[in-house]
Amino acid sequence: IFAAVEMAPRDPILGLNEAFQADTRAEKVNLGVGVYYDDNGKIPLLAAVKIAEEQRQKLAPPRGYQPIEGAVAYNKAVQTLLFGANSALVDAGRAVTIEALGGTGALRVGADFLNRLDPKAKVYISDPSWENHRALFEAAGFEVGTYPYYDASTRGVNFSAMLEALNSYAAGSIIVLHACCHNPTGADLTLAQWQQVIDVIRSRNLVAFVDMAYQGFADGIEADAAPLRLFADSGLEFFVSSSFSKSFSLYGERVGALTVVTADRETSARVLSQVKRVIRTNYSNPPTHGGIVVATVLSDPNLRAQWEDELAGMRDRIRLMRTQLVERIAAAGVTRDFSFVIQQRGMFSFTGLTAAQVEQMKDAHGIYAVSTGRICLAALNSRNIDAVAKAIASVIAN
Ligand code: PLP
Ligand code: TYF
Repeated sequence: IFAAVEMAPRDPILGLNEAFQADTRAEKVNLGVGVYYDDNGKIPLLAAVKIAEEQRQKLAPPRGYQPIEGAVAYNKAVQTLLFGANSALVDAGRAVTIEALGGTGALRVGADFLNRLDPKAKVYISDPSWENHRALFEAAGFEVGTYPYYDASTRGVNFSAMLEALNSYAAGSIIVLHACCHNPTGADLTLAQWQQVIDVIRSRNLVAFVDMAYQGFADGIEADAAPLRLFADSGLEFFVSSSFSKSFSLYGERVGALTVVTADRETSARVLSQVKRVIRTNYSNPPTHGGIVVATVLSDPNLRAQWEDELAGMRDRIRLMRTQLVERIAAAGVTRDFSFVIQQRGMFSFTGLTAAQVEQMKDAHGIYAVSTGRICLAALNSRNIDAVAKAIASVIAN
């Protein structure tokens, strides 16, 4: 059966973990995968999550199947996070939310549904983007292209090129957009630019698929949702994938959601029925635990406040690592201006290190980064930041 099966390439990001695990050097540092670690280098279990889990364990509820679309309380809580507490769009029944297996699962359910609507539509992702975007939409049957996004010379967005490209796409094309904390570049659009993107999406009849994996990691929960609020105000129909992997530190519980915004309540009912069909033939219904934990935290004012504090703590620590890294790279004698690291948003910095320099960091210093030069700031801590700054200085000098 398997004679013709070839070895598949490793995931460029998750594959780094395997190499890192096999490295026996004590001083090794993994700046590859986008995971938040605390200053002790541990993935935190948030106190709000722990309390919600303890409550649930005490109740010892039976483990029946969930509805295909997941828990009602969870889906409502997701809509409130995305669109705010008093959303006209939500009140009008225009939002359909289903609980998905992480942000990845949400993207895939959305992609499968879209492919049933129009398999010939072309999907455009940013250049560059999270690598799984391409693979995932291709696996759903789409041809995937890119729109211009990052400009290495300014370390910002080449917005005119992006807009020009969007203006050239055929009606019905699907545009995947990062709501905030662009992965991998850390370069986000301004709100004025978002409005221009929305205007083009409307005038060219494009389909927006907004991916929100890092809500709360740029400026805050509400501020980071501002682009979605602009979409809500636009009256357009659009897709949102969202994830609690990072914001609740619940990576392995696979907690995410797909929200489809439609024209009206009646359309929502038809859309939900078809999305449920996609889910049934994939995994039937989502697991219970993570969604209940998130819904419990978001609906209890005390737990919610606790979570917001903890999320702010993660955001602030990443910011501190940004400023310290810049200071320490300069202290290590580098004259090149690294202050852009402070402007970039979210978990990552697109450092400008070349693939060869990244390789050298690994070989000479045991420091792992993605070959594109992306590093995860949230993996820095008070014990490893000096070594990382010195390693960057040494590979730049060579
Ligand atoms: N989208 C982007 C841009 C991401 O960076 C990630 C990272 O994990 C995801 C989606 C997937 O989220 P999840 O880990 O919840 O599947
Ligand atoms: O970009 C990252 O590092 C995170 C985690 O296939 C991730 O989004 C990376 C690769 C992948 C799934 C998740």
